[in-house]
Amino acid sequence: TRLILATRNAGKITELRSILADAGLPHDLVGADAYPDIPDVKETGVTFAENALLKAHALAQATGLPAVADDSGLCVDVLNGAPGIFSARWSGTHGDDRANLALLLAQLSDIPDGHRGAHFMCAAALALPDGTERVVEGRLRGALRHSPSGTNGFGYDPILQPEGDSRTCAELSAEEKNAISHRGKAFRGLVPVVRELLG
Ligand code: ITT
Repeated sequence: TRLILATRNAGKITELRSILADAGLPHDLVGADAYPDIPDVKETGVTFAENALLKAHALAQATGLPAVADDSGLCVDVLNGAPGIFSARWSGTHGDDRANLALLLAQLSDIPDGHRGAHFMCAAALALPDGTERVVEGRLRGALRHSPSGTNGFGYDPILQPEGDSRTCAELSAEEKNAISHRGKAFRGLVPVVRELLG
């Protein structure tokens, strides 16, 4: 069966393909780009789970195929969880990873080590054309650096140092990141649900 990945974020698509393939999901994974005529969904939810479900349902309805979606972001302790669901548009321009990261670092410039705790959150949603829905969440805890380091990954990876590691997420290999990441945990949790509902 075909399974649509309801995301246009290239970094996510790469990670999802490898996470789902490693988990042995036999489905034919198709990016949302294969359906360019479908309008972008307004992310009007107030939680990661709500937004992930909005995206998954929209694509499942539009295509008549089962869809999985990811809503994710970085939650900073001293900012009470911001940027959170606004992570992709923190600087005002949706998807401008460099500007988003630069603004966040500037906002945290006075915050000393020991007070720079943060976590990545991911909600992985599955929606079927008949309206059936499931969500699984995952998180990755760490601390924020004062300057970026590393070139792998995407988004805020160059500034988040996972707990127990001396490197940033952008200095991990793709395999190392997927093994511990919010996205890896959420989608590995969703795999048995996909199997149960889709066979
Ligand atoms: P889609 O809605 O099309 O999936 P998007 O980029 O708009 O793409 P989100 O609204 O879920 O997706 O925003 C996620 C943002 O959170 C993303 O742009 C990054 O800035 C950040 N983010 C999420 N996961 C990340 C990760 O693994 N590493 C670094 N940054 C991440």
